[in-house]
Amino acid sequence: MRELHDLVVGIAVEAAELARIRRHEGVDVAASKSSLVDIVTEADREVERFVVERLLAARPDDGILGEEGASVAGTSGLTWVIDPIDGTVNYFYDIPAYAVSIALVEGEPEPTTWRALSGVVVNGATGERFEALRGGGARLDGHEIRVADAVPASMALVGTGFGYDAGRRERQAAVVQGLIGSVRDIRRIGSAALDLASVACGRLNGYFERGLQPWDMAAGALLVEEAGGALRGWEGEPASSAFLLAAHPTLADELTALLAPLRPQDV
Ligand code: LIP
Repeated sequence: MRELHDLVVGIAVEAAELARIRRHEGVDVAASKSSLVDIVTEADREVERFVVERLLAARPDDGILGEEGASVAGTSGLTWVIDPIDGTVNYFYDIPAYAVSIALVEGEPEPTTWRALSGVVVNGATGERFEALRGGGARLDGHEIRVADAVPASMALVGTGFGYDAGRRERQAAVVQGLIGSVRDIRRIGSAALDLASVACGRLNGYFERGLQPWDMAAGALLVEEAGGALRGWEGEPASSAFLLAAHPTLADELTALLAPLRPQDV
């Protein structure tokens, strides 16, 4: 597994560099997806092609699930889950918070059932490299990371995100309005992969979001778990598109209790 992990970390670092170079050259919107504000750039597509070609050259029997459409069933029982540029809107606006996020999962590439084995998140703008190997802990630029020690919710810096549908954003904002008076403050970083990496290294005490895609959460979720954090869905369910919460286990309990009356799982 170490060999596979080193392979994907190397590819992610190169892919992040490619994204950074394209950002520097200037970025255009190639198309929009679920709504006008859900954009994809040529760079998203190019970086995904680059990652897929490199992975399949080294591992021709593996499966692929990529945000920009790459889909290979594979025969090895292992699947690479790829978000070539997580935080595409940040990328488009040149906000230095976008990342290449890749995870290797065992089983169906479905968050509620898969077993993540290896994950890497590389911030394209800063070059920071977050990585985790199941049972091997989590690291930032080679140094071990842990989630922040437990704090009461009133002292917790909590990250969250909003979807590409206006109605959902309004309902998500209502949840934040109901929570913000009970926590230290809210952060909206704009990349689930970097939000989860921030929880894993203690830059955020917690993070929650509804509506994430498998590729948004695959690598970041393993980072949080290997850094000693809790990763939860709603009402005992595994984390999934329906809902994801990540924090120190004790804080996760308190945040869940605070969120319950706000019904974030329904937004
Ligand atoms: C983004 C997520 C973010 C969420 C955005 C979007 P993308 O992914 O990372 O957490 O709030 O709505 O889904 O579209 O940049 O890959």
